[in-house]
Amino acid sequence: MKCRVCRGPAVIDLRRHNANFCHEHFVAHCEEQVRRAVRHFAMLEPGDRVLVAVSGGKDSLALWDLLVRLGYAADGLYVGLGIDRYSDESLGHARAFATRRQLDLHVVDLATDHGFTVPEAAAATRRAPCGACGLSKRHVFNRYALDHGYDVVCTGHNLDDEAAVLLGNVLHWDLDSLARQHPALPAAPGFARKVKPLYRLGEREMAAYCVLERIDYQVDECPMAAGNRHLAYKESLNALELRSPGSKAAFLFGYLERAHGSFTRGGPTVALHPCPRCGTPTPGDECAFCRLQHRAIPVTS
Ligand code: Q46
Ligand code: ZN
Ligand code: ZN
Repeated sequence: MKCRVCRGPAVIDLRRHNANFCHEHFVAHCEEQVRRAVRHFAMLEPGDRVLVAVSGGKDSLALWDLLVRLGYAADGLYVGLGIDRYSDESLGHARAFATRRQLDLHVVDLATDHGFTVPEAAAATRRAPCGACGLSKRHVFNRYALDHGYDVVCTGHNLDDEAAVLLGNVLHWDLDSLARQHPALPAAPGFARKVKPLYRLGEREMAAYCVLERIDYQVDECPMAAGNRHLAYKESLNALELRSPGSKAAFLFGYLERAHGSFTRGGPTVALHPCPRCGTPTPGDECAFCRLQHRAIPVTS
């Protein structure tokens, strides 16, 4: 197996690209995919203050590493979800990464700063934890970026994640989610710009990147992931990809190039006003995060 670029010994084969790469040219390939993503959707401007949503897993740490390599001033934000040992270990990986590279890692802890944990919110709402978890993370990242002068929030969603979400949205013809599913959401009043610079790189590429670049990451699955429907969508897409390499990329990139626009045109626009408690725009009396917080922390007196 030889590297496509230098003909030296390859360390990874990428069937989707019909190519093998050595360590050096695989890293260059990852950098190039991020550069292309950033350029194609004008995700980042030189000089932007970038906030990376850091979970301690392979994707977010690889993303942070790649953005710094490409010259962006990127700080990390870790959100403590209160999922026992899993959360403690994840924070440990994020801290070790930041310390070794002398990068700034901020931490918001749901229990300390907002009075509840993801398991408590899941119990209070009697729903799968991922809903409360995703909502809380989106809220905290957005608020932190706005309150601390960051221009953009970068998340580590990769090609496999995005293709699985797209499959779920299509299976349920969830038109609102289809309209919102995009690697670059512009800033709007009360909302920071949000971008996904890894959407062109697969899960296996990100794991390989971390191993080759000696990035120690949380390898355990989240213990609360069991009810997550996306795992089944990922398995289905993996089966397709095995028989037909490139299927995931064709599905996602084709959607972005040829279909996404059809879902964003027209449609009623809902009037938003600031949540009286936290300022986040909401169509209701209170934003979804503050409602969740009320349910997770019952008022006892
Ligand atoms: S951390 Fe949270 Fe994930 Fe765990 S509870 Fe679900 S969403 S699976 S990225
Ligand atoms: Zn090479
Ligand atoms: Zn609120």
